[in-house]
Amino acid sequence: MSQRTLVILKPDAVRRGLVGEIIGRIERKAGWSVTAMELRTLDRATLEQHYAEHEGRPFYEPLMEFMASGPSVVMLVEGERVIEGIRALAGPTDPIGAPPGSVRGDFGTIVRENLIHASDSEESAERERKIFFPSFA
Ligand code: IDP
Ligand code: MG
Repeated sequence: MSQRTLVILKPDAVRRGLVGEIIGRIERKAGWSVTAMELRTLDRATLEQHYAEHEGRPFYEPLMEFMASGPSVVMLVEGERVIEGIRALAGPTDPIGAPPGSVRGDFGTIVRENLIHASDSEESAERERKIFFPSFA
């Protein structure tokens, strides 16, 4: 089942020079491909839409500040079961508990700065695609 998902390499990944490493992992999965990609500093309005579900949580404001703190790489990735697959490749939200071999498990230590966002369902993927790449219908 081919799918499309929205991936963000967060400002920490860009600052630390891990973009190539993470994209390399995505590209090496058989049949997956990056179909749109841009280096972009995310503004408040875009982040409010993207993280609407977390508004009001204690981590929301620091998250918004972090996500706007420098450029991110935003991408669309397509391929077989790519929604579930990139969530697995990323690892769970807390990098300390994330398994070695996952992006967060290999490179992260603090929950907020966990390197990568990936859509968690087909609905989210389509909602997020419209926010970041409205012209890629
Ligand atoms: P996800 O990115 O694994 O889907 P979500 O629960 O959707 O995780 O949270 C969105 C983002 O908010 C996380 O990736 C992380 O950057 C940040 N975040 C989530 N929970 C916490 C927390 O408890 N403390 C600090 N930051 C958090
Ligand atoms: Mg999430």
